[in-house]
Amino acid sequence: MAVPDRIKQDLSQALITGKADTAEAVTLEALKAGVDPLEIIETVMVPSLTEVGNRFQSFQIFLPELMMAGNAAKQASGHLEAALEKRGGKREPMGVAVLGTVQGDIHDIGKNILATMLKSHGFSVVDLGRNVAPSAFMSAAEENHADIIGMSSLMTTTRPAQRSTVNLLKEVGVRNRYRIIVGGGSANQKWADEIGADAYAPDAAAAVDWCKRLIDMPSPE
Ligand code: B1M
Repeated sequence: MAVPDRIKQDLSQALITGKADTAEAVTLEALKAGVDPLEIIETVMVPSLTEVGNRFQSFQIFLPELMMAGNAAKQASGHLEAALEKRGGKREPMGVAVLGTVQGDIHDIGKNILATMLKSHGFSVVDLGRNVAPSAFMSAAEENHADIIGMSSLMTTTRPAQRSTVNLLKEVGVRNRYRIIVGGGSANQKWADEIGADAYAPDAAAAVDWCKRLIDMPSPE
């Protein structure tokens, strides 16, 4: 079921103005009514938070408001992740994905959504959290015999950490053991190509599709 206009409006308003309790209540109401959690994420949460980001960038709001919006989004996304997990059901085991937000970056709402979706599609996910150093991605991949390393980055200032991780894997000689996917607002296809990642995905659904394909892809080196 698509998101009804009234719910769209109320949730968007609650996220933009950082009203966590309202955002949570409207999200629960939507889920109870049978609205698809992914629809809520892509058609309400992402555009509303993009609007928050634009207001922050143009000095219409400041850090406290940005933080309130972030809290409201976290409160709502917890329920959305639970609904995504429930919807997933039991799947064939797909492979192991090590996932994290790169060093210096603490934005994790999108990464958490991706982790949930990968799990619900049968991936075993090792979620390293946020502010993850290149060496931590590498160690976790080695220890968990990962198939895929996924790096999220939302800032132009932290994006270079994706490159550093790819370079570290190359230097140590283990790059060809893993397929690498990058995403988050600061990444794009051109960047992925430039740093030698295997894939870029603009949203969590596309990232899951990519991960399924990457599992069967031959080594790049
Ligand atoms: Co900040 N922030 N923030 N922030 N924040 C941005 C990213 C910013 C673009 C806002 C802006 O100015 N327009 C800007 C970065 C500018 C730049 O690029 N240089 C910014 C800034 C500057 C900052 C601070 C530096 C502010 C300050 O302190 N002065 C600070 C940074 C702290 C740090 O990281 N060291 C900061 C802090 C915060 C909060 C803590 C308040 C909060 C984050 C809360 C949290 O994550 N726990 C926050 C928020 C909420 C945002 C915005 C408004 C929303 C981000 C979000 O959650 N979106 C953001 C504006 C924007 O994005 N336009 C902004 C919703 C989420 C579902 O989408 O994460 O993009 P997203 O994930 C999507 C896709 O990108 C994709 O799938 C998801 C679902 O479709 N995806 C992947 C994500 N990861 C993927 C990985 C993949 C594939 C797909 O493969 C591995």
